[in-house]
Amino acid sequence: MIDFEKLKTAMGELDNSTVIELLEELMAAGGKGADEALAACQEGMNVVGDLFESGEYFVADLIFAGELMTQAMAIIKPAIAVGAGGNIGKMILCTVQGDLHDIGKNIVKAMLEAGGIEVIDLGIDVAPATIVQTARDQKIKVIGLSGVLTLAIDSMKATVDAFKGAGIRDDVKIIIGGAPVTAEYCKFVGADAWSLNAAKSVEICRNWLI
Ligand code: B12
Repeated sequence: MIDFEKLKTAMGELDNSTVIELLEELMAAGGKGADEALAACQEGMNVVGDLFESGEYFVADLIFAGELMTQAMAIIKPAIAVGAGGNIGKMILCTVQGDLHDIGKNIVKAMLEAGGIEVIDLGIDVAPATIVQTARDQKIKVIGLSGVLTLAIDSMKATVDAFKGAGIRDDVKIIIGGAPVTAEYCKFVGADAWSLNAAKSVEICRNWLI
């Protein structure tokens, strides 16, 4: 088993060769521990965020971190996305208005698809009205909202409120995710569930669709 603490540190330090070396070692050993590796990479990204906030890293470092995370995910994806087969239904997934971050969304999307869910990916910076309209037009019952900026919480709330305004809030289940999301924010937003863990997100959505 690889050293997950070392992986987290390497990610935080943007030491790409160590990150890739560790993940390739994990895959060469059969992919066991891929979920823990994803969590360690995610924690490493939080370290990057903290260093950006404290002025040690710059936007260029955030961009590099994003590329490194995408590369890391591509290596371990075959061991994470355990297919459940079939197609149990459709859901909408997007990054909410004002937020352009999509790495987490894309990871969740890959795992949802592997879990037998067809994902209508509306992309990034998506307005509440677009989400409501798509749900209406395509009769979608499950909505996944992603966001990592603090302001994403307000956009998530605005999206839930838009469903209420359209009179179809009770027709849909809404799940939110992304680094700042907590149980308290879930309550504030008025969502039905929240998760920071991609595998758990799939389980929740599958249960809603089955
Ligand atoms: C990489 C990165 C970027 C990249 C993004 C590249 C991309 N294509 O996404 C770039 C360089 C573009 C970027 C830009 C900016 N960023 Co930035 N960025 C980050 C960083 C370091 C990592 C984000 C990430 O990918 N994490 C890894 C993924 C895997 O984690 P995740 O998103 O949480 O997803 C997991 C779970 O949450 C869950 N999940 C995710 N979505 C969903 C959805 C559902 C439905 C469910 C159930 C689960 C789920 O599953 C995922 C997998 O396990 C974060 C730091 C952090 N702590 O997050 C800062 C951070 C988010 N950025 C920040 C800032 C300030 C910015 C900029 C404003 C910088 C600037 N001055 O331009 C811009 C904002 C642009 C905008 N309007 O969105 C701040 C936000 C501060 C705040 N409080 O709002 C952070 C927190 C850094 C910091 N500490 O200061 N950024």
